Amino acid sequence: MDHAAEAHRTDLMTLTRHVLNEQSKHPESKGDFTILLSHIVLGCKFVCSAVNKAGLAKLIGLAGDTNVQGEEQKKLDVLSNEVFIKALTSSGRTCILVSEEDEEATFVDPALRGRYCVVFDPLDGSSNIDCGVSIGTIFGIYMIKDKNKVTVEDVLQPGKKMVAAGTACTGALAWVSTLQLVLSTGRGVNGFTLDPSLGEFILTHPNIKIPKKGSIYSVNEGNAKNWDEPTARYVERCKFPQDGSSPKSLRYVGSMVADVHRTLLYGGIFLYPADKKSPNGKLRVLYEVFPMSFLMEQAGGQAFTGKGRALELVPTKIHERSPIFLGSYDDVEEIKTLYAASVEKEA
Ligand code: AFP
Repeated sequence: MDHAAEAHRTDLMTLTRHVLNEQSKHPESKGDFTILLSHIVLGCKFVCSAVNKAGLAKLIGLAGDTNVQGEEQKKLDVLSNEVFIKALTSSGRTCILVSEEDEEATFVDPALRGRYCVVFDPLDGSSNIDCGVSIGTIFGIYMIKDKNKVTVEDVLQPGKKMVAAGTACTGALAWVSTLQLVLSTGRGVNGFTLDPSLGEFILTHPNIKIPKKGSIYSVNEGNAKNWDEPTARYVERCKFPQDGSSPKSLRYVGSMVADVHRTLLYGGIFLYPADKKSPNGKLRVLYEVFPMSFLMEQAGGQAFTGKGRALELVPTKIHERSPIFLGSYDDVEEIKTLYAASVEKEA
């Protein structure tokens, strides 16, 4: 018997244990982050389970716009948002919540307020639900100084000020649906997989490092006719490399959470550039661009907006958008060079 392997198999590093270990390195810490995270995890598990149930219900003909009582069923993204808002509010650790689903920020009742602001997209990739393709949750966390003086400015902060970011992404392994959670608290990136029999996230991808250069590019090429020159030239180079290397493969799910999860693990680049129709791109700064850029940088990659480092952006409104190029260090470096050259040409 391989005792070392056996010991490893029975010594499970759960997400909670991992976060408590991290917490013990900060003697001043009171465990608030661990409590907050357990409420975020509940929301992530809910989204995964609701999406799985919806898929099954559809297969056996139960789904529709109305439930058995004849009431209109809530859409999954609306339902997921409600679960997140209630879980985060009741945690007693949050003060402002910004969700993709809500036009305005939610200010938590003063009696329940804590020090954290959470920005999130509860169900990213919702257009992929009906065909069972990967979807998930994206979140970023800021900390405020004074919970008695909370304003929306507390979340209109550059991404580099986030204290943590993460994603939860659905998938399937050997016909069993899975949920993988990726988390960074600013000291590297770790990946956990939900063990459904235990109901616990177990550390399966410790200290994730993105390959320095990748062989995949991920972009909606249907927008190509509206791209600017640096983006168009970059994608051309992915297909016809100038250095004699092999062309990159194209992979595009259309759920950022899944496309970036793959990029983090396999390397390469994910792009949602500006184009003539959408000069600010499509993706939202606070709860898409920032958390993903935070994870990328923590894994050794880069995130660039076409103008500068993504995490330096200072959003002026909660649903602001930005172009984004993120992934392996060398791949992002290449697009940065193309943008720099186009600025020089214009000057
Ligand atoms: P949905 O949640 O409406 O499916 O949008 C997903 C998303 O915000 C992001 O997850 C994708 O990367 C991006 O939009 C896909 O956009 P395109 O359909 O324009 O490629």
